[in-house]
Amino acid sequence: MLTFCSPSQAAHAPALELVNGKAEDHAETPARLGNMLGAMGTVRAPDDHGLAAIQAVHSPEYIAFLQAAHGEWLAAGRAGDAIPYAFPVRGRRPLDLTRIDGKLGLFGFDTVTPIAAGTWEAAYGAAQSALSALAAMASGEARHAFALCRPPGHHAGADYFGGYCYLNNAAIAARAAAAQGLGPVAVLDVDYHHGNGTQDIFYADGSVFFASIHADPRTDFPYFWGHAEECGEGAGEGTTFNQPLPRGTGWGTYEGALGRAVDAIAAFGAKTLIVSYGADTFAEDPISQFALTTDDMHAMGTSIASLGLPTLTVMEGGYNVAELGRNVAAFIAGLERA
Ligand code: OKP
Ligand code: ZN
Repeated sequence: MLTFCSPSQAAHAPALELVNGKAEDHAETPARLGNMLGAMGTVRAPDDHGLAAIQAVHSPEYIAFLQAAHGEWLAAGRAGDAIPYAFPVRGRRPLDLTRIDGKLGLFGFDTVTPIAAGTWEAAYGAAQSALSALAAMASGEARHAFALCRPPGHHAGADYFGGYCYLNNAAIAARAAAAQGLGPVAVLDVDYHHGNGTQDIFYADGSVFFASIHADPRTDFPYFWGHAEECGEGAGEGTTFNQPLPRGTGWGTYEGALGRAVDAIAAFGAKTLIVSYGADTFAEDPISQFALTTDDMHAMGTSIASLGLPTLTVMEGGYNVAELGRNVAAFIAGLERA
């Protein structure tokens, strides 16, 4: 599988996340990249496609914030990573904020997503990996491609970061694919966590179908999105399809949900598929509670490949670093086999 990854993606190295009432070592480490690279064979550095496709998804205010945030944090006399601690709650009126702490809370939705010195550079590189993978498919060089993105993207919305995500790589690629005439586009999100940012970006956009299989948000992050009754709105009514599953879910149940997602994508008439792939559905994932095996990852790829669509896989989560590359390779092999 033609794979893209930028060396700059290792520049993001948050130290801690504030979770479960304490500061813990951050789960989304540069070591994840190292393990995946070791399993992928030849990996190509992306071309720089610039900011335009990023601006087609994310607001100018948010992009400017991300670019400047860590510098403003240092200028405020702080060391280390920037983490928000005060949030404006729902419905707060628009404010023109100057203080870095206010801005962090305005654009962030949790305390597990620090902005570190290399965060912008790494997030930008990950988005370019997704765009370069798409370009290789658009040019006919490859039918399928893999963007080895890190940091992940599916929790990031048009103007917010959270869930270890800053720029929504899958959404950036999906919108670019639609703009290049490769639509209708479907995004299938199989990360353990609901892809709330991707859902939000396309919620009222009927041109991109979003299907997600994830841990029930009643018990798991991101809590406020991913419930079964969220189906899209306006022109996007019926183009969001959420299947929350209970903790402990194994392949027997997962396979059925995946089949329903695949059928819905076929019924939508998708011509290009973008998969947000997270290996955190793995039984031995340290922060997640599904029970899939490495063989199940292969079966997942095979099931998705039955659609027969050109498929861009974008990496999301997966925190069992030792097994991460093997799980990714199994999924990719399943995708390629059919
Ligand atoms: C990002 B991606 C577990 C807390 C979970 C946030 C998880 C973000 C996942 N004790 N905290 O979707 O893999
Ligand atoms: Zn996840």
